[in-house]
Amino acid sequence: MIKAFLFDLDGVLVDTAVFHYQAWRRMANSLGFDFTHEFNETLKGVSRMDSLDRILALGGVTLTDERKLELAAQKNQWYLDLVNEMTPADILPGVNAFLAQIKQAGEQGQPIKIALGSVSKNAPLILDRVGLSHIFDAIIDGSKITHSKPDPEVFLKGAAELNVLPEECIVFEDAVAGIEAAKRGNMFALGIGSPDVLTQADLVVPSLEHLTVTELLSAVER
Ligand code: B16
Ligand code: MG
Repeated sequence: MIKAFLFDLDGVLVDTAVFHYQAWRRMANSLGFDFTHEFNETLKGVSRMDSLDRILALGGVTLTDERKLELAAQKNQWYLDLVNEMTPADILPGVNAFLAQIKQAGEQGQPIKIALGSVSKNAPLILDRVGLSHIFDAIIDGSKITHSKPDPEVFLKGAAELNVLPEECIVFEDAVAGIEAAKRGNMFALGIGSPDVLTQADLVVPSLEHLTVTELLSAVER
């Protein structure tokens, strides 16, 4: 029986994936190369320093650890300049209605706990900017984990903090690495995006606008 929903942040609740792309591209451009939207897909759910390593490898650039830390800090500042402009209007379509349905399900005798499972160290700030900090029973962010997705650590910690079993969880993810993390954690993986990209997901919808809590639970528990 499903007892908990674990939500990724970037690309599921808010579209900060676009801000990461802009800030990393700006950094790559400053080093004299560029990268595509397709390559950016492979960075979703991957930690800041691991993302930097992948981008530098793509550009064929080798740097000292000190310089890498400087670049990561610069990218994060460019990213935060965009995050600081966020408001509740930046919550993705369908999210608020879906969260209201979770509350309703609880009132009708089907309580569902919710957790955030993000590898972003900026997750608490983003939740605060868009007014979603108060809705979670547990928040696992980049400061609480040692391995980024596709390692299942972020979701296993979420389940543990909610006191539920992995098989009682549904993970909501837009990233290939996040879907893999959910499956490695023995959880149902709901993909938000394209089935051509999220090939390992158990079910894929284009956005939360295209799903109700009742439909999801009956699809999973059937
Ligand atoms: P930060 P998620 C991930 O968040 C992003 O998808 C990924 O692009 C980013 O590099 C990572 O957070 C670290 O973010 O630099 O803010 O610590 O998708 O797990 O919510
Ligand atoms: Mg994401």
